[in-house]
Amino acid sequence: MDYVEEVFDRVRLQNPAQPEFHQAVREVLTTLRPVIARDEERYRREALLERMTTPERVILFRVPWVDDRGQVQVNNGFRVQFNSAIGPYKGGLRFHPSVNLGVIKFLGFEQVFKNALTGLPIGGGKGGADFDPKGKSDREVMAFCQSFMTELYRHIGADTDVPAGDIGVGGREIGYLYGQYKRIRGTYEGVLTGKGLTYGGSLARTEATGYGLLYLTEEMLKSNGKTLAGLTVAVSGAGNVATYAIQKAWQLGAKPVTCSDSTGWIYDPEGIDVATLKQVKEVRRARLTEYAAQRPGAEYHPGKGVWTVKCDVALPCATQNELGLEDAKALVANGCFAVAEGANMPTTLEATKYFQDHGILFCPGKAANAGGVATSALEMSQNSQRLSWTFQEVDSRLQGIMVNIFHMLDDAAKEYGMAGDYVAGANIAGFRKVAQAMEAQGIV
Ligand code: NDP
Ligand code: 2IT
Repeated sequence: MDYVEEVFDRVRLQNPAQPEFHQAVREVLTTLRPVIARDEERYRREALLERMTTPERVILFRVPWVDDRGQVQVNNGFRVQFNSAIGPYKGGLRFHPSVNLGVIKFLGFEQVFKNALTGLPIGGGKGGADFDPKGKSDREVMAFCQSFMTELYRHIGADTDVPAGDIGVGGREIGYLYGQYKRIRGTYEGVLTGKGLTYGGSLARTEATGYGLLYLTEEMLKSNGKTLAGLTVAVSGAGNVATYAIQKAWQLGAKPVTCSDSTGWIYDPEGIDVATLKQVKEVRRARLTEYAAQRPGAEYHPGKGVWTVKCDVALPCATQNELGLEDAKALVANGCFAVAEGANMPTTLEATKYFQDHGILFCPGKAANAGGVATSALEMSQNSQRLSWTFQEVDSRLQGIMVNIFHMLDDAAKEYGMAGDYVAGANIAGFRKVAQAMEAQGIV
């Protein structure tokens, strides 16, 4: 058995019942084979892949809080500090009922390579809770966030571990979390990113993941002789990433025609109206049926199906494994020629392979959605300097970072004779940086 296969078996055995973590590790290790092959003996002796697939630290904690009826509720809290070879742990917090240790480990593992690709000094981590913010009052969300931080605060800090948002954690939650951290610690430090603009947040962080996704997609198209202008784009999700992906798609001359949430999806032949989407989702926190009610030309479809729409480019921006083999077949049959992942691991391994086998340009999430965490790192820089940069300054740095990431993937793939395989390119480029830093720092 080769070293890669041995390590994968070990991961499966030592982490039972964590299918998302296995999937993420499987994808990375498989594409690293040619790199490992060049130095297999050394990597094996150093147990480098065993160390890379084992988190430095896993924190599990109880989160008790009181709901509006006076009933005590208990949720499970998680923080996985995966790898600090190149900087303090950095990565979001997810509040969603589907959160469990395997999900947080898959996200933390992906984050290590993603953060390396940004070129900024940030290690990888992820956290969250199986708390469902949907339908909760602001007071309940605050009570939960305060209880969550009352345990988490002892494990994080501006130079140790800097959480941010993810699914179910946006500006409101970051505000409550930050307030409680400051109250307990008594220090005003950049311990979270995605903060509000009045208390240390960065301009363009809200937009960054969606905007960055489009900057990278445009660069990928350009390098293949195409451009976004005039193309039809299908987007899934209706949250932070999807909303600003849709906005930037319009700005680059494309027409985004879909969005979705966990109950249904919208096809708007005129193109998604960003103001209506924001009003429904960001302000009123309502369902997408409300969007359709306000846009007579738009169709609302309950359930899944967003990938059946005819489009040139598909941008999955909701959640893991939302785009399977049948969806990939439908997209390709309808003429879609490029896919870039706004979400983390939204495409199953089978669907990814189908895209690649059919010559579809495919950019994985750890590169395509890295604009969010990259801008978080810019927020950390601004907090350290005690300065705030202009929107334009942050946005132009973001653009530069995304263009640079695309070329890192492209170059790494070419170097190993796999031109156009951006999945391999991302994993190889991310791995090389983290591996070098780990080797330089000895056995820790
Ligand atoms: P939000 O909570 O703002 O939005 C999530 C969207 O996805 C909502 O429309 C939600 O629908 C939908 N969704 C979530 N879970 C499911 C599910 N199980 N089935 C169907 N739809 C679902 O999160 P973000 O936009 O921040 O995150 C979206 C994705 O992007 C995630 O994979 C996240 O990890 C990734 N990401 C986020 C970054 C960020 O900066 N925020 C950075 C990089 C990646 P509903 O409201 O009905 O639940
Ligand atoms: O998946 C991700 O990269 C994020 N949710 C953003 C993490 C961050 O620290 O900004």
